[in-house]
Amino acid sequence: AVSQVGSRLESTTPTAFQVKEQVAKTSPVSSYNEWDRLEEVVVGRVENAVVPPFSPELKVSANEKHWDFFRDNQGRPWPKEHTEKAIAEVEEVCNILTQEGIVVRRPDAIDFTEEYKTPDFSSTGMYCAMPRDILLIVGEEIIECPMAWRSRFFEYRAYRELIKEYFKAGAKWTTPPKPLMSDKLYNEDVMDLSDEERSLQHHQGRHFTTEFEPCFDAADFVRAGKDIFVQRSQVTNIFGIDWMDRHLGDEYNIHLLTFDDPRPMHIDATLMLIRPGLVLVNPCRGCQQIDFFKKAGWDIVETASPLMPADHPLWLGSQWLSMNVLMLDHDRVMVDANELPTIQMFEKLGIKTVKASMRYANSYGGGFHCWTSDIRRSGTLQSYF
Ligand code: ABU
Repeated sequence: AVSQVGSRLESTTPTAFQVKEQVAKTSPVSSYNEWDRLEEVVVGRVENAVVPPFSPELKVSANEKHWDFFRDNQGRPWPKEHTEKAIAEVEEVCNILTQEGIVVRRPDAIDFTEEYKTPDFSSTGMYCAMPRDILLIVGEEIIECPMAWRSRFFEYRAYRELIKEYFKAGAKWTTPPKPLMSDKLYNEDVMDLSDEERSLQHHQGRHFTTEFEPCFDAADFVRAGKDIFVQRSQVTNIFGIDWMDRHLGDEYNIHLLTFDDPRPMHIDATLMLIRPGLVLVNPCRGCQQIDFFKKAGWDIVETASPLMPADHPLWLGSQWLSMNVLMLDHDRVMVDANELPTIQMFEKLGIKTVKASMRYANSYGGGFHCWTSDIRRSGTLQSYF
């Protein structure tokens, strides 16, 4: 009996090499979908944020009514009072997430005012408010996305301390080819086209970003385990989507979605995956491939009308940030306390709402989903289709 116990112990006690291997396999980064229980999250910062240059990539996205603001304030800090209110809102979001038992991490508030010059362009920076735009988490891998805005070229620097820490603790870290961002990446004339003309050109395969080199923002992707959905947008091109498809390989299926949206930029105020079997859609941005979800038996829910006042400064993004929510798990969603119709919609769906105000934070172009990047959720890689 003694020798049996001894041999059992021997076979289950790891050698030093095995211990090292086990440590290496335990990644602090692990997130396969938008809904499993959230354990750790990065929340962005608007401290040190700077108004980006009044460039073609900005003009193509920002509403014309804000063009004077951008022309007059480029390279300067965003309006102080507004930024202070946004900072306070985001601090409160962090407090609530912490109270919910979620570990909150923040990027470094680096200096975005410094002008930089590459052989192809010069620019100042913008911010590190929206980790969802730059960090794409697929399982245990952090992909530092090759974003298309020149003002965001060096944004990764705000996240490097965090990423290095995650890598050292076992995460996989990937930086796709960095775009040159020469003039060849942009069809500049698109910024002067009407919405109708833009839509027509999209149908003909012509967009603001060309196919000169791969580019993509993480926020154009939403994850449902083995199935990942992406839109071709003003910042994500087919070259970039192909790069991701080949990079992720056979374990994942990338699905290209198209929408009635003349200014597509980030899928998460257009289509949101809420939990297995439930997709939230923007009623003003029809999805041409919605049958894919219907055929798989998913419920399609049109999001409630937003309540964002028309005179609220929304320098970037749209009033549909009301649907830009963060799932804390299958049954809990973080939603804007001002958006009563959206709150009621979720409650009717049996989803408990965790409320916080993000009105001032919205002005920089994002809601809860954009302002965060989930680093770790419970659960494993599954197929939902
Ligand atoms: N950055 C997400 C904003 C997308 C939108 O409002 O349509």
